[in-house]
Amino acid sequence: MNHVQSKKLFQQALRYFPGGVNSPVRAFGSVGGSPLFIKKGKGAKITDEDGNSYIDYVMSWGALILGHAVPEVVAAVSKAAGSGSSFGAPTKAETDLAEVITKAIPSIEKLRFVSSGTEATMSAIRVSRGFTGRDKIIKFDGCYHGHCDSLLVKAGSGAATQGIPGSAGVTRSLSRDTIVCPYNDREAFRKILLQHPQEIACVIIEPIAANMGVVEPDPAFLKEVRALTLQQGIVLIFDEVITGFRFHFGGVQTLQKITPDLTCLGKIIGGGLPIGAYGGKKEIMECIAPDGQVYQAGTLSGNPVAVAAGLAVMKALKGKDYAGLSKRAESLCAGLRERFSHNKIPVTINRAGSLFTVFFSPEAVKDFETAKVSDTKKYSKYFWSMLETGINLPPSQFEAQFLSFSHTDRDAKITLKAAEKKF
Ligand code: KE4
Repeated sequence: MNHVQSKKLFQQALRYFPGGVNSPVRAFGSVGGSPLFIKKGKGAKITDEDGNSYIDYVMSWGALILGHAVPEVVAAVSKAAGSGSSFGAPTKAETDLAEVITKAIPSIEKLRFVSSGTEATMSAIRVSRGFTGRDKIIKFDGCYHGHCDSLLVKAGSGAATQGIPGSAGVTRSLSRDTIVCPYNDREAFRKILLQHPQEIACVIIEPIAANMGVVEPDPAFLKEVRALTLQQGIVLIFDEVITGFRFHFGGVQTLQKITPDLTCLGKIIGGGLPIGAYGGKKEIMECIAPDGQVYQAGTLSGNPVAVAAGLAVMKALKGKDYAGLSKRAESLCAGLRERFSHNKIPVTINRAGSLFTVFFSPEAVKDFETAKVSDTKKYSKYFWSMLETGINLPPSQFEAQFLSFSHTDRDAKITLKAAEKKF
């Protein structure tokens, strides 16, 4: 395959954008080489600027559960755009989408639309602090919730539970209000709460983690987080930006039988257009301006075109066979496991529904520490060898692969054949 055009476009992009990209992971930093420039997508396929086609397992990082450029979404977007792209005023469509979401996820009694997952989590944290009058927050190591300062924090050294900046430009003082706990570690979580009585405003968690690669929570861990936060008046925030409408028509919280106080959404609810949402208990959401004292705003919040895309996706998803999608992912992972073990390549494949990650590690992966055991060099080789055979994987070991309703059994066969050939 030649990538002449992509390489040329990358050089041009380097002139304008830091790292030549508008989001770091796109720069292929973890897998080396220069990124593909994508010209178009259709269904489960994308085509780059050199005319090479790929079966896509990134799907805009999970936003495109129906697939690329599905007709009903394209039609809805064009129609909405034709009536005006933004008014900075309320529209009926926002209420319609809110109605669908609150019916599908009953814990969301009231919500606010924003334009990204980051805005959703950032606002959920702010309203939790406003509602409780407390300052500290807890996040889990390996979970990613977007790039707001309070969440770009990593675990402090040793016993110190205070966070340290996870990025330049994040202040020490702000980081001290974020405590980072290992995922799936009930003991550590209990200890942190003991050390900080009445100080914690909220706990934010990916109910199924996808940003350290896919890692499922131990059910007992999630239950204990819910029980202890309830007991101590701590707001529990489920970051369902990836998991919302991914496993069934609603939040993964329903399947897990856990009711968070706030939920963050994004990606799927906008069908690939800029959207986010945060919502939950009425008494918390009513702290937000103009009702309450917590300020949050946005020029394009509830944007009519993004909302039209979301409504079209919601309508299409209602009739979809989620169990079939999950089965398709299961058989693809079974096929990959078989081929890896047949070629004596030790891997651990974590799958949850239509999300999965191939870790190049013989060990079970149940938190960020065990995820980091994975051989990222091997992952890069896997990434490039699959790319050369027309399979587009996430350009980082610590991301998830996403299946869509456009992926067919034939796509799975081609993917497995490509893996076999390359091994
Ligand atoms: P955005 O601000 O990127 O729309 O959403 C942030 C976010 C929040 N919560 C979860 C669970 C997320 O996965 C994300 C963003 N996901 C990454 C991919 N893992 C987006 C890709 C990127 O950063 O370019």
